Amino acid sequence: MNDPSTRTLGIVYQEQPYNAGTPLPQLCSSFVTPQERFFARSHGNTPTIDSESYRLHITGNVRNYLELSLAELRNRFPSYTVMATLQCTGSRRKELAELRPIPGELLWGGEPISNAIWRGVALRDVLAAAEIEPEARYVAFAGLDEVLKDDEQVGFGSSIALEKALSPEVLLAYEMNDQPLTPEHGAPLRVIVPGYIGARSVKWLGAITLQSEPSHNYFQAKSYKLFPSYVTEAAKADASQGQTLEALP
Ligand SMILES: Nc1nc2c(c(=O)[nH]1)N[C@H]1C(S)=C(S)[C@@H](COP(=O)(O)O)O[C@H]1N2
Ligand SMILES: [Mo]
Repeated sequence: MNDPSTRTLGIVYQEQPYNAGTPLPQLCSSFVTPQERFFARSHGNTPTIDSESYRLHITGNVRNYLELSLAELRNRFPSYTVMATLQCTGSRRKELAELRPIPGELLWGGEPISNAIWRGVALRDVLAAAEIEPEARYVAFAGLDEVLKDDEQVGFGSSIALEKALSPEVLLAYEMNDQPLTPEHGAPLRVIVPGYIGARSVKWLGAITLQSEPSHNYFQAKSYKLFPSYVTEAAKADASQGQTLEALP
């Protein structure tokens, strides 16, 4: 399933979905996290995507629908590097669980935070080529992994406001620390949204959709929300009343 050389050294919480991280002493021994120490957080399978036949689709409220191969992305747009930390909102859930039970979630310690130098093209350059129409307020991302929620195939998606999508630090990344992205981290192409919770940085990116509303994907519309303290049971929470998590504190 996973090439052993691309696996994370340390604690493997789950093989399938693959969830792993490096204990803090080793994690903190370098400012830039080497790929093999960078945490991996996945909700579904780790797809194997053929980079030759791979196409990125840009659709929705755009004048030009685009379908780009990796070679076209690299040739048509300038590349940039951005150093950015990803943090999963599950970080230190183990400590939270000591206050109240958190059923059905991985009890991470402090491992799911890591810092890398990402290389890719700027999302805003690709959006400019697609020519955004005025109705577009959000940029939605869809992953190519398979994710089941209550036996239903929901996939993984997220969205960010157009304003953030147009800021230069948001990348469509194909390299991490001068090496090609590994399957666990989203090869051949992933989104990097610096400063936002890790869940917005969609791996195995298949499509970008410009739209007037945020993504309806489970992980944007229902999960990764902050509720007032009187909401004590996730199953009974009204997702529309929750505050969407985006920028990290
Ligand atoms: N397609 C897809 N993208 C995804 C995920 C996923 O399960 N599927 N997990 C998200 C979450 S919750 C986090 S914290 C980051 C983790 O990125 P990493 O595995 O490279 O550390 O990826 C995000 N992107
Ligand atoms: Mo996450």
